[in-house]
Amino acid sequence: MSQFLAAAGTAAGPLAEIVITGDLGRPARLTVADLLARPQHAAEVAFECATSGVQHHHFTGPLLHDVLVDTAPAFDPARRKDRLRFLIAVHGADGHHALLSWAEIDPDFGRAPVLLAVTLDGTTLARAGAQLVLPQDRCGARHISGIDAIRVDGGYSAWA
Ligand SMILES: Nc1nc2c(c(=O)[nH]1)N[C@H]1C(S)=C(S)[C@@H](COP(=O)(O)O)O[C@H]1N2
Ligand SMILES: [Mo]
Repeated sequence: MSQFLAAAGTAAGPLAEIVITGDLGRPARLTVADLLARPQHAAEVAFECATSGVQHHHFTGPLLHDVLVDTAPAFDPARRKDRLRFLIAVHGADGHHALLSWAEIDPDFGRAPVLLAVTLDGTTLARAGAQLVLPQDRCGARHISGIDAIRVDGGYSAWA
């Protein structure tokens, strides 16, 4: 019994959190429980990995767009052109990271149903951390797991 409890304790570990910063009116720190409290979406995805081949997974979680809109990005929501300068950088605890454009997930532009997944094949990601899910991607590389930080940057300019 004590062995069982010790093993459970080790497997438990600390709860993962995502720190969301950048050009935002309401920066946030969110746990998987916070993400679970929002409207959930599901995605059945197949993606190819260069090293391990095709993988099939079922993910659930809130839309990345919904979560980020609540952090009040510093653009005028009524002016669609204002959003086109915004980038979203997603970072995993192991250092793997990738960029999305705001327009890619915006319902007025690319409308990609990107998730911040909190379950993977029916198991919680409360301790591993949320995973980015991009049903439109053929390749698995942007499906960043163990997300610990997201940065929203509206200051990017190639011509500054
Ligand atoms: N944090 C993190 N997420 C990551 C990666 C990584 O190295 N670190 N690799 C990506 C790649 S290349 C693929 S194909 C998918 C699935 O990788 P897995 O089979 O290692 O889970 O996860 C993606 N997410
Ligand atoms: Mo991969």
